Amino acid sequence: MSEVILHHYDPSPFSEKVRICLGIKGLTWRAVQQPVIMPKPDLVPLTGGYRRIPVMQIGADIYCDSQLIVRELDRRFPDKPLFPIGNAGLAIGIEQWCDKALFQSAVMAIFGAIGDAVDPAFIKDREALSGQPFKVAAMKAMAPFALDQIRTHAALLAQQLADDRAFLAGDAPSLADAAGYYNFWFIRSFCPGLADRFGDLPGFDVWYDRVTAIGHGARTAMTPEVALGIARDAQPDELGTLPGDAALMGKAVTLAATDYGRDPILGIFVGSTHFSLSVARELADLGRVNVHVPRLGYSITPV
Ligand SMILES: N[C@@H](CCC(=O)N[C@@H](CS)C(=O)NCC(=O)O)C(=O)O
Repeated sequence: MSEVILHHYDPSPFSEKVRICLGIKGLTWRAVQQPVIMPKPDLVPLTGGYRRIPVMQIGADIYCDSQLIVRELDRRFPDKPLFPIGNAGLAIGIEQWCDKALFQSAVMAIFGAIGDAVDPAFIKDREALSGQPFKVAAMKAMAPFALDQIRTHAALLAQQLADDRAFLAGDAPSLADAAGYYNFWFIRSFCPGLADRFGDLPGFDVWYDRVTAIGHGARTAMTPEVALGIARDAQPDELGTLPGDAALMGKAVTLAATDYGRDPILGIFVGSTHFSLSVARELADLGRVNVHVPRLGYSITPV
């Protein structure tokens, strides 16, 4: 199997979720640094339009969105399951909760605190990403509320840890921990002093430190040029399709996130599972790559 390549940037919170999952599995992987704002000339040719971070590449298979990346990591490397047996729903539930409600509060608290110092180019980029104005003054006004919400999220996680279990789903770390952890890592790394410790939540910080100690597995850097060369020299894996999607096989479709960063990915529909949708893209300089997105939260539109 080709190497696991993560296209990311170090301060990216959704990438931190994936990096902790790589650490849980003790995997060796390659890290390609991508820009924090557009343009992303070494990423978008691979994804066919998707610009968000992280993206995982394995040979000529390109996986968009941390939700699908962790699922694919678990499929390819089943040791140390990210979806704990008998408790997969707990991990998925915590991931949904933390990717949406907690992430929104974290963004508000962070940019409420540092918004005045943020590069205008970043603000312009994130306005294009979200289709909404980036209102620093409104975020500043909401920051105390956001911080209170964040403490409450921490208290809810602490409730799950109240029986002194080591990790959210029991004795072993899983996706539940990576998902529960990364927003607090985001706030604590960006805004030291804002939510450094929750002294009144016994168990929370002991657990946080335990997740930090998992680390990221064995990471080495790779240049974008080498990653593109790997895609060019590889063939995508064989795929299956759900019977309900058979009519779309071989047809031109676009796939797009339905929340933000909705840039469509145009390709030929080549496969699906209950959790993913896949298109093939034929590129003059890269050959064929298959691009995969999660099914949940993504639309598929025949062209
Ligand atoms: N649902 C996506 C969300 C990804 C996301 O919002 N990533 C942020 C960085 S952590 C992003 O892409 N920001 C815009 C950018 O980097 O261009 C996932 O789970 O991967």
